[in-house]
Amino acid sequence: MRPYRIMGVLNVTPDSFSDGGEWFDFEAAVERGRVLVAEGADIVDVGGESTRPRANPVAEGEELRRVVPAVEALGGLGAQISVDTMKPAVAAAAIAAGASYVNDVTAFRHDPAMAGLVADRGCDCCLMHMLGEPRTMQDDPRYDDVVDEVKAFLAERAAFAVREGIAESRIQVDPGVGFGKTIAHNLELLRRLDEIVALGFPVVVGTSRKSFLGRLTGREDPHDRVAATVATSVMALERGAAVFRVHDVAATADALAVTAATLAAHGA
Ligand code: HH2
Repeated sequence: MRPYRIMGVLNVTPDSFSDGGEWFDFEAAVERGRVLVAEGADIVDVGGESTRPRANPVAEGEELRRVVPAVEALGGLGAQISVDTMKPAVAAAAIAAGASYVNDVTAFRHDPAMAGLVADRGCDCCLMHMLGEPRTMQDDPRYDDVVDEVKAFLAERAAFAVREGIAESRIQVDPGVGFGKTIAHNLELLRRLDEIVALGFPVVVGTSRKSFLGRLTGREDPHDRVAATVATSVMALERGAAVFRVHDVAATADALAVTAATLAAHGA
């Protein structure tokens, strides 16, 4: 088995930063999910609320309408289905429809009841670091040492999850690239990702098409940031990341296959 997993992004939203509106229609979303799995996604992460900077919150009923039918339709593809939500009611409905992974970008801070739900249903979960909340997170984020602070936050959230009854083997952590971070913060987190890996939980990395890659390459259109994304994924695998949350699964799968083979050949 591969020493890593690829999580394909499926945003069923009108306003996500890179693919908003592309998969908003139910049929388009299901077809996109099929393509992600065919290209090599082990997990499909279904989201109904954009977390891009200054995004507007989505009402629970609307998020349920976006997410649940897609989750239901994607069951049986052979991939694990994840739900990208901070709302326990949306997570519960998605789990009932076949999801077995909860990706909560607030790491259970938006609603601590999410932890009890994950524990009760025996799901996997991703605890992500974010400074502040999506509306304001990019307004002058500051850290003394971004890696130390993100690491301490993730350790605290993981301890909370365990206290709430979630098995350690179900917990994954994510430094939250782009969530309340400058370009320098994102690069420091990638460069020192091994320090986050040292926490002992599988590390999820989500750099895909993000704006810091656009700033570094001059690529305005997020669809043109595939090569930049792949570069970060290769670096992250070398530093021990376990899960890669990406929009462009085929390119990522090829690059990681070669990276993993090379690391194995050197006994890494
Ligand atoms: N990034 C986004 C959303 N969810 N979850 C995790 N665990 N890690 C991430 O880095 C992450 C995430 C933002 O990307 P995207 O879903 O493409 O955009 P939007 O939030 O605008 O829908």
